[in-house]
Amino acid sequence: MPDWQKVIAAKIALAEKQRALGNPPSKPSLDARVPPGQTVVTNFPILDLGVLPDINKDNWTLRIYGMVQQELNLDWNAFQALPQMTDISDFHCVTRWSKLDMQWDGVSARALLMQAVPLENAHYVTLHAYDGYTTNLPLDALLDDDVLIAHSALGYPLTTAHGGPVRMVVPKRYAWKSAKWIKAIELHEFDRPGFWETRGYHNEAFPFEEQRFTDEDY
Ligand SMILES: Nc1nc2c(c(=O)[nH]1)N[C@H]1C(S)=C(S)[C@@H](COP(=O)(O)O)O[C@H]1N2
Ligand SMILES: [Mo]
Repeated sequence: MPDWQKVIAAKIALAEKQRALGNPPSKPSLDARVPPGQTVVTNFPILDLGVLPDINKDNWTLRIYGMVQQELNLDWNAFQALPQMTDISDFHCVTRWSKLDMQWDGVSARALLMQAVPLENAHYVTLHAYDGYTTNLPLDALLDDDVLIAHSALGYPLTTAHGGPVRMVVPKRYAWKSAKWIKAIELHEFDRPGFWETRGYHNEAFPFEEQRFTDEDY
């Protein structure tokens, strides 16, 4: 079995074990800013499927499609020419580490989606990544003002390991919703669970509610 399959198998087993235990809630953290069950780290761990896509500024494109009036196809230059924003937020991984005060630079997801003009019945999105990963969110979640399509973290261009050249950042949800190596944002009417959401992870993923794994059968 290749390493990345072992990682996935281990994470699925963890989700199943937690489900069997009924997802016991953690004690509240002493610092109200830190979600229950999380430990603050000062390093920046790398978590993914172990598949590093061969994507760089020259071959990266981003597509916004599906239930939109104006499909968008951006290359690196078009993306860089968009208005830029900075946001500082905390990053919470379901594997129980949190990194506080992450500074992200990039383009507002809302600004981009407004250019694409979602159709009235567009209620959900699928984020598609270059490693084949997907994750799902309500469209509203992407319209939050702290959500961005980031090219830099802590003032430096994103490394490939952290999703460079460009990744999503959705600070209010567990980090598996923040797709690295973002390739496309697809809008649709009905929710479509993504890679981890179909493997026992919670659909909503709010860290302060400890929505780690689903209690339901999947
Ligand atoms: N494309 C892609 N994005 C992904 C993942 C992945 O496997 N593929 N893993 C997710 C998970 S589980 C986490 S915790 C964060 C980790 O981001 P980092 O490696 O930059 O810390 O990326 C998320 N985004
Ligand atoms: Mo994660």
